[in-house]
Amino acid sequence: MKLKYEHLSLYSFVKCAPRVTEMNEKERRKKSKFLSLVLRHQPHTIGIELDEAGWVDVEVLLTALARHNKRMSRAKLEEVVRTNDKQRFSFNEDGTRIRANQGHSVGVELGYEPATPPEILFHGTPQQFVETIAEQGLRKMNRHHVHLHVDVETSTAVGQRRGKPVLLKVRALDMHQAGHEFLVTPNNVWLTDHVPAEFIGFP
Ligand code: HQG
Repeated sequence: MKLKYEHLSLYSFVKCAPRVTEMNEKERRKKSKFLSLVLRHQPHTIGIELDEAGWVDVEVLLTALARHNKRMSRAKLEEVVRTNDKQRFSFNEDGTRIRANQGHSVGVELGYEPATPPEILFHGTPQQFVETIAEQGLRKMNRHHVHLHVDVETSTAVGQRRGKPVLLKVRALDMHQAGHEFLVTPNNVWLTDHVPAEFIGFP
């Protein structure tokens, strides 16, 4: 009886322990970027299709990657997902499917439940867009939603990708009370359709 128990606990330990591969940060980032490309924007570049909720079978993905000279082991895929700085990807419960948590430009319905946002959410944008945003509000541009963050650091980093970052403060709770819908992703990115200029605080 005792033996059986020990055997079982060793099994669960081995099964749950993350497998660490020999990848360095640069390789992880490169793989994450390519995954973002195929799981958010261009699945056809490796000949895969996402289902209506953005999922693809892990085996199908790995086979397609290998066929397109981007071979990745299951262990490396798991490591990229687990260590990703913004938790951009999720496996389904039994680990047989994978999808990007947000940021798609292809038509997917992610199925997140509407949620009540905190009072303030942030959006970082480069200086050159501020004037248009003051006129039009925040638009989703090529994505399915406007992306908002709970913290200043992430938002500033987002704005910094394209120029001198400007931090906009969105009165999210007021927007919600005025009838605007918000969704929240598992990695705590808040999504909404459009932020009218009157809810934006400019520095
Ligand atoms: C701007 C990354 C002119 C908006 C990031 C942004 C984020 C306007 C750009 C996530 C505008 C769109 C999303 C208007 C919005 N006039 N410019 N009316 N309304 N803009 O990349 O929010 O690394 O589609 O400010 O970290 O920058 O991909 O959106 O500058 O979380 O996981 O138009 O993407 O995450 O750019 O970034 P994007 P974003 P990942």
